[in-house]
Amino acid sequence: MAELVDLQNKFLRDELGEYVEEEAERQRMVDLYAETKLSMQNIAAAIIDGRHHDVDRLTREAIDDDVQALEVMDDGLIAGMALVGIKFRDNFIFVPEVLACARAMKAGMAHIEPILSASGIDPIGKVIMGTVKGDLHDIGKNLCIMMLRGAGFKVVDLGVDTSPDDFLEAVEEHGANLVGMSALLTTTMPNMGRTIEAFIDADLRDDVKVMVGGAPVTPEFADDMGADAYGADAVECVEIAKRLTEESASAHQ
Ligand code: B12
Repeated sequence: MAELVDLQNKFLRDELGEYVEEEAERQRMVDLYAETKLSMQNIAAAIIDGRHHDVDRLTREAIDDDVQALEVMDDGLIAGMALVGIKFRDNFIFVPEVLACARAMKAGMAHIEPILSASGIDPIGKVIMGTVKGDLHDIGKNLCIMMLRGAGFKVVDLGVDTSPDDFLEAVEEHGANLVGMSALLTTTMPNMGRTIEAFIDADLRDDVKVMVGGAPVTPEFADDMGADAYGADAVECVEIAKRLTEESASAHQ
């Protein structure tokens, strides 16, 4: 078990001491950051502080120093966003500050995107990805898309606030057999189920596999609404996409 003093970045030590009040949660966050390099802690700190120019520079420096893109994503960018989430939840920061953090996150993602998306191989499947109707969160969806492209999938990105009809039309237009939906709000999660119902109503449900994800989504919820799979993060998203693509290919043989 790590201690607060084990964190090399002073800003992170101060932030955790000041804003993470619950003991078990603070320990989890200390352990998370203590396992990472100082350069990753610096990126996380810059995300939390909403300093997009610093995230831009630090991420580029890390990549130039041969730190793996996945490590920068997990230990720097996503780790920083974890504390932003806690501060937002506990009303220490509000939408404008979170938007600054999201902008900083995007500045970092711009450097890892070309690396994670570069596959150079023939597409192994086509995926339609979108954040569901009423929901504007796209950071997690975009990370999944980068990883999918890097794994060799062709991805059609429908963006945010995607209606069931938009998903349906995209599947028909692109002849895709896999749909990925993201939701970050408990109020928009049911729109995943509504989209699946729209596929049933259009008699297209048997033609597509559906995977879902996003922080509030659980495997049970995914099961209840009739999705084929749930993924907890971008790495799982790729694993699921590969499995569902294989299942779909053997079902249509
Ligand atoms: C950033 C953020 C924002 C930004 C979004 C910017 C953007 N471009 O995305 C802004 C400021 C715009 C925003 C707005 C709002 N937000 Co907000 N936001 C967040 C925050 C802090 C981080 C989300 C994030 O990017 N996480 C980092 C990414 C990497 O993680 P992720 O999205 O979970 O994605 C990973 C996995 O889930 C998975 N995954 C994601 N999608 C998919 C899809 C598939 C198919 C698969 C397999 C996997 C998968 O892989 C990803 C990578 O590992 C969360 C807090 C949190 N703990 O989640 C609140 C949070 C989601 N927001 C919340 C709220 C309440 C709001 C607002 C309603 C606030 C308001 N009063 O206006 C609005 C809603 C706007 C709307 N209509 O959508 C609440 C939701 C509460 C709830 N129970 O529903 C949260 C939980 C904060 C809180 N209170 O605790 N928000």
